Amino acid sequence: MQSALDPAGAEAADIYALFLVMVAGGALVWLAVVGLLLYAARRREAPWSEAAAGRLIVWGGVAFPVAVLLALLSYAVWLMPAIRPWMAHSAPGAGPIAVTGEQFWWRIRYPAEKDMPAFETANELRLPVGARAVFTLTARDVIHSFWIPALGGKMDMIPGRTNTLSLLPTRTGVFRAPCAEFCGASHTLMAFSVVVMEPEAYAEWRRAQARGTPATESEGERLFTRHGCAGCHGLRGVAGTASLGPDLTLFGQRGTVGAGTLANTAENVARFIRNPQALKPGVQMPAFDMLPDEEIAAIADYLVELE
Ligand code: HEC
Ligand SMILES: [Cu+2]
Repeated sequence: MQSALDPAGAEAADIYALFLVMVAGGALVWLAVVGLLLYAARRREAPWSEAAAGRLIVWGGVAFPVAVLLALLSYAVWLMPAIRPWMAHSAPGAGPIAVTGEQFWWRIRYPAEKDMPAFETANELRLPVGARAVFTLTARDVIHSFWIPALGGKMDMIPGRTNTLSLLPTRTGVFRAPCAEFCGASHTLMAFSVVVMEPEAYAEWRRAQARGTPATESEGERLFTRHGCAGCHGLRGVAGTASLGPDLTLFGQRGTVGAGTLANTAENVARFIRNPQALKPGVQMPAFDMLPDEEIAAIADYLVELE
């Protein structure tokens, strides 16, 4: 679900209200102008006096637009988070979640919280409902833009700079978040999902992330390390925390493979491993089409089971 017109967060609700006020304001002005046009076009006996026409221009042509535009503009400006400092304040307890735009995926670092350690994940953001979340946003190589339409407005992710955004999710659900700034060949294939959860389910997920992936001694696990996947991908609990590519701990929970490119099924994961370029041009993962199909399938089966 990716719609700014079905808000699931406080900021998105503000933007939605602004949208309705602007549309209604615009519609009323349009109706008034069309009314005047019809009035002016009708046949009549005597023309208006100079003085009456002058008054119409001063009130209808100057005073009215200035008043209406000033009112709409003040409302829009008042909604800007920077003007309402309480909106930008950090949530009590939790530190900011650091999100970095990469080519073409999302690195997400959760801070340590109470007895929970910090950890890194990718391409899927999980948040507890009803708690204000603060994000620090940056990018590694080019400008990307962080936008969860259902939760609020967008903010640029700029290399060498850190922007702060604060969002309050008010409803549970799964929401799609596209990259909102053209960033290269696979810009349209760069999205993440946001899972807004009940606080208990969220705490359970954090505990699972803290535990990491349990070692299984399976064929897929063995091939994952043997073929060098762990040189780029973190798999906490099994194969370290390499960070050139997305962390794959609990990868099976993700809805998609390739940052929103395909549904997360064993078949699609195998296709992605075999030749990521073919699915997502410009991607910074080498093709593994030299591996036998059974080995790729074993790794894919292993990865989609990581929950
Ligand atoms: C040179 C570093 C590198 C190596 C080696 C590598 N990958 Fe990747 N991998 C990446 C990058 C970068 C991405 C992000 C691609 C994107 O979506 O833009 C990625 C994405 C993925 C994804 C999708 C993750 C997600 O959240 O959607 C999977 C699954 C994956 N790799 C599996 C593997 C497997 C299995 C191997 C070993 C056979 C492997 N990778 C080897 C860099 C690497
Ligand atoms: Cu991007």
